[in-house]
Amino acid sequence: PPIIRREDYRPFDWAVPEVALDFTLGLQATQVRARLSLRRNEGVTADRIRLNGDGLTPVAVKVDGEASNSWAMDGSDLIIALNGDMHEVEITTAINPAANSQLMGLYASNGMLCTQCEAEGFRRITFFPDRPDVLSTYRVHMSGDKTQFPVLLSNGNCTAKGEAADGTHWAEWHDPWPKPAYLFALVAGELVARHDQFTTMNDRVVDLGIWVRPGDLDRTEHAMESLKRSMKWDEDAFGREYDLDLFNIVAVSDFNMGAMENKGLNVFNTKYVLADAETATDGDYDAIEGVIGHEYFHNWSGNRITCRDWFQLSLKEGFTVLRDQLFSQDMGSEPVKRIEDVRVLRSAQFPEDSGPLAHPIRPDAYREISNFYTATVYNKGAEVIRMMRSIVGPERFRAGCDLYFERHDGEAATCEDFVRAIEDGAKIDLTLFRRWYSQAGTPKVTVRLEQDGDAAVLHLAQQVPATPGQPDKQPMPVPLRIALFDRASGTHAGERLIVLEDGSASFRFEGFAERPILSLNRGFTAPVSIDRDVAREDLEFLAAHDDDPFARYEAMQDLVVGHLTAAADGRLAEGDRPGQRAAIGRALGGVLADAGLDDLMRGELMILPSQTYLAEQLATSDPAAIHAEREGLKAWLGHELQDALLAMHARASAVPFSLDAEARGARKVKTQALVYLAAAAPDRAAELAAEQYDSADNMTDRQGALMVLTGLESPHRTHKLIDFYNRYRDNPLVIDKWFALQAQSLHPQAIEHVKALALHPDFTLRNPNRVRSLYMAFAANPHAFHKPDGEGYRLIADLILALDPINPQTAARFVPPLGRWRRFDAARAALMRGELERVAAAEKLSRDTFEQVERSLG
Ligand code: DPP
Ligand code: ZN
Repeated sequence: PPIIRREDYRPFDWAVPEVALDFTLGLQATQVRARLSLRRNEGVTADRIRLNGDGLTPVAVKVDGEASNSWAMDGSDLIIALNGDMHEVEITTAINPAANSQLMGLYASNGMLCTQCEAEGFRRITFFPDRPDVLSTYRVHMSGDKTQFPVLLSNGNCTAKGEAADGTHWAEWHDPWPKPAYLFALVAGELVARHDQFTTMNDRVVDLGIWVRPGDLDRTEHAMESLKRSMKWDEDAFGREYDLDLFNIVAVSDFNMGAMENKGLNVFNTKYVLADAETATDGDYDAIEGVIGHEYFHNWSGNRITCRDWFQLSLKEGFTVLRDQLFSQDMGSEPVKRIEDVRVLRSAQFPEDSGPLAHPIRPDAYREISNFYTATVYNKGAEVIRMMRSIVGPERFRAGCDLYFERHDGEAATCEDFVRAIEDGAKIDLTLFRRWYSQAGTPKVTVRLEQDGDAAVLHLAQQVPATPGQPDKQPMPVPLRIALFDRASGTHAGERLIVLEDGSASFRFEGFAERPILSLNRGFTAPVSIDRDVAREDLEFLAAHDDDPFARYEAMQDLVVGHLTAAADGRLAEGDRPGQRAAIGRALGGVLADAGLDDLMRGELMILPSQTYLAEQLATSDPAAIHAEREGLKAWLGHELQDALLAMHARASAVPFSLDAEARGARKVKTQALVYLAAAAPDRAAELAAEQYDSADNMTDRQGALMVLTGLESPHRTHKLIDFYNRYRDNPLVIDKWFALQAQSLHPQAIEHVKALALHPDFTLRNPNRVRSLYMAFAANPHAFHKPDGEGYRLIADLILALDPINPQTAARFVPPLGRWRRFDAARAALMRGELERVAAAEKLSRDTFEQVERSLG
């Protein structure tokens, strides 16, 4: 497969102002007639047009109304000879949606038809210039069997519908907003809707519909409320108003991604729509709100302004992730949301940035764009824009965004366009800051605080590590919010933002008789790793007293990370262990007892750094050692704080169910308490968890209890797993949880459980949610995945090989866990590499998997 390069971008020769699509729908056979109006762009002399296809053969081609044979296939693309400036071409194709297991293009899911076109799925429906900088208005006509496809949806507004005598019916849709093909959508099937309305800031009434399969309707209320909140928030926070009379969301159970922002017709994975207290956790509720917001916000950051080419993906994704993060911060607890987002960044993006798949948020080259829908493009992309916002402040940032929307509305834009709009609108020079777009790798900032007479001097130095294809890096502006706590009073005189512009800099702070305590990167203003020598007493102080909740969490984490990495790396003198554990115990005890904390925040502070994040701190790591140390600490803490944890569990259990912050917080600390108790006193914890399971009136408590039980050797484990399965056997999303809990469990036999579950009648490679629930959960379970004999690696490689012919996009997502081989001990590294080589040797690999394996071995 060829390498596509950003520097090779050229505009397309032709404009396609209008597209008319006519679908004759059938599950096994759908006919598509596409009529494209074409206008040759100024200064272009081309006498032909290249239309992308993927697995298509033209049934008929017409040019200007006449059957034509001046066309030829070039690979999978269709080339049509055209000698004038304006033409109309009409192409007929026939496709088989039921055979489409890739879930890209038009496919069948549970008897309904739906589409996924981002990034390059439209070319699986018809021949088209399938690139985001070709914008067209679409008119869609579809007809199909009335009983099989009672509901017919597409983008924009429904302009006409009718019935035929032969049992078919039809509908016509028109989307007045020019859009790239990746935003096209069509859905046909037996669906029911929750309807509502939203009145915009300019008093326009928008009809809202959330479409699901019959039987799922009573689980759509939260999604609808989330949608209305999103629409209101985008008006309030960004001044963005919705621009059609209709906004539809359809939930589909077979879906590669989370959801898709098609204009006026979002298509969602059911996972991000369906919720009620009985079947969805508090985390699920939050995720639904966040994803509904995300896709809705794309209407401006993605649809009204789209991307010029796929290298600019972060233009819409980084910005939209930031927008959904800010939305969720405003809807719930701001600090808790910030901590969660940083945790995701550190466990998913930092490893990507330090491994073979590292790439800048605006990549320079790809073979398969699906492989670049990454934590780097999305989450680091959001952090980069958040930094701009932190530097200029929210008001000036808003002015920059306003200018961006005004300047580029209706265009296919670039990341550079965005940066320039922020520069001009927020009045700031971002010349050096642009390096964040071109350089991969997580910068490391080294920090030293020195006392000089009555002043504290802060020395900062940064280093951006080498990444594949980028051996030498330049320094990037790093904004750090800081506060200096006076040792005597335990307070600080206000926080400030400093920006490390260069490789190194020193900052002097007058008026400190003795060295203050430094609180750094408050709110996580910069996505960097920090290297500093800080006294444990200072961390203990910050963990107990820092007024910035994120910094408080960070101090708590640092305390644990310092201890566990040293211990797992064999650098901890045994004599130091008790003192370090005691310090952590005091800090955690303080968190349990602190009446000033709400439980949602307390729950965050109780979560130990993940094994992945711990491993990330070491050049090479032994997962078994990290696991043993982390579990050992957990057991020690659970034992040491047993009374407080039991009391907390009892207190939280008495809080009745509701969706308010207090009750959610109670549920969070309740299960966290069990997690520690399970490590310290497994029998007692199993009893408590079984009780929690039985008395649960909501999924958060029930899943939490089952999660703890799944890791234990207890008769309750078996009973509750069986009960859970039987209770929810008809609900695929809950059965996904059942698979995932077992695959990610602390149980020593987890790998055997995974092997057995792969043979379970409910397991299938055809449903991405199910595949992820078993195998992603497993690949993220270090003690099982990294078994020293390499069996975990073999399982994942086998999965990749089996899944690749069915669904390459999802298969390729399983390569990164193996691709981390350089970061493990020599024996594991060899085994992991061996499995990658086995995959590479397969006779026929998709472009997706080929690229990821190639980069991982390279
Ligand atoms: N649907 C994916 C998202 O919203 C890709 N655009 O992020
Ligand atoms: Zn998105």
